Amino acid sequence: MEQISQTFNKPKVELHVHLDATIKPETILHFAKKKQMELPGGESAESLMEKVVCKSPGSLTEFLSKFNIYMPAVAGDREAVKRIAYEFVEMKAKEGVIYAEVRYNPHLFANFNVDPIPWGQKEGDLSPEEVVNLVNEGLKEGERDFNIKVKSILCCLRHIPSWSLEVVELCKKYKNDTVVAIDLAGDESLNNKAVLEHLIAYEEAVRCGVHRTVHAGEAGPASVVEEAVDVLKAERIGHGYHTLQDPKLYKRLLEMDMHFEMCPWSSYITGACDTDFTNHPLVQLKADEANFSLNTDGPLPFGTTLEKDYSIARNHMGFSNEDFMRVNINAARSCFLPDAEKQELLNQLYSAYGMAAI
Ligand code: PRH
Ligand code: ZN
Repeated sequence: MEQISQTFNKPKVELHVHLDATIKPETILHFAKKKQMELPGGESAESLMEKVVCKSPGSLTEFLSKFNIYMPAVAGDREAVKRIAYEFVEMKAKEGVIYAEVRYNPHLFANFNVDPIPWGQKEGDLSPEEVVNLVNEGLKEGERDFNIKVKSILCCLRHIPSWSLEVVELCKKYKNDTVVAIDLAGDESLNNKAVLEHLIAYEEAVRCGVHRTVHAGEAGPASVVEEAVDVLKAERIGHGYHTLQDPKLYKRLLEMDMHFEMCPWSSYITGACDTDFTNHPLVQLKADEANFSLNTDGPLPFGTTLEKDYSIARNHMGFSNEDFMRVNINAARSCFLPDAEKQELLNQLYSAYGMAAI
């Protein structure tokens, strides 16, 4: 398979990327046409991208509003959901990713019995559970065709707690049938306290051995990270940039070997961090030999690929090939695969990096 040129031209692991933010513009246009839906920007991929891609630093709220533009074209369509999952695997294989954990909220792709119905679309017959099945089919076919491994994480949304209990039930039912964990995503700057439904969902996840990650300390303060770790029992933190504002908490998380899912370009566009990359929290994390990964978060609305995040790290933060190897080994170590598969992944990396297995 043809691969895109790469700053770090070796196998990679990506742990923080949203399926509903990794869709080809051509696919959106195809399904908009099928639904006879008009999208802003008309019928060309370029003009759709013009509307969807965030180009300069703004806010998380602004970024999240982009999903409303294109999701109505694909939500509720079985063929679209499966194709998006399949194409996700293809895109990641081209970027040299050998293992990815892709996250999404099943309700946002569904249109059945979903309250509030997303995007104001009409109620239909595609349930969140069927969405999980379709994503699973697409991911598994992609795995076979593109020869990489992909698992999924189901997201609760901060602003829609009424879906969280169903999300954890789906995590339980499809545990290891591609689903490896639960997440809490959405706009922390608007709603940074985990409400009761999220707490119950996470307690149930702990009880049933479902792995946990939480978006925290991205737009919100360090206290959201603290809550994620101490209350929601997060095993990894999505973003976590503002952890550094609380040195005591940061030190504790370093001692715990907490994994931070870092997304440099995403953090630039959402205004989560200083726009000068040399002041980015990643620089400190690297100096402290913290446990973190490099991720795209949302390739479509950020108009990016993993290459951009690696080139930022290389060109503005002094990352060497050895640093990139350490990043990916940490990602593999902190992934949510069962132990034997995790070891297999680590061995694959050690061998590709010319290292002796540890
Ligand atoms: N921060 C918070 N929420 C995010 C991010 C970002 O990392 N990117 C996507 N999302 C939310 C979107 O609302 C998306 O629909 C949902 O997560 C599930 O993928
Ligand atoms: Zn995210």
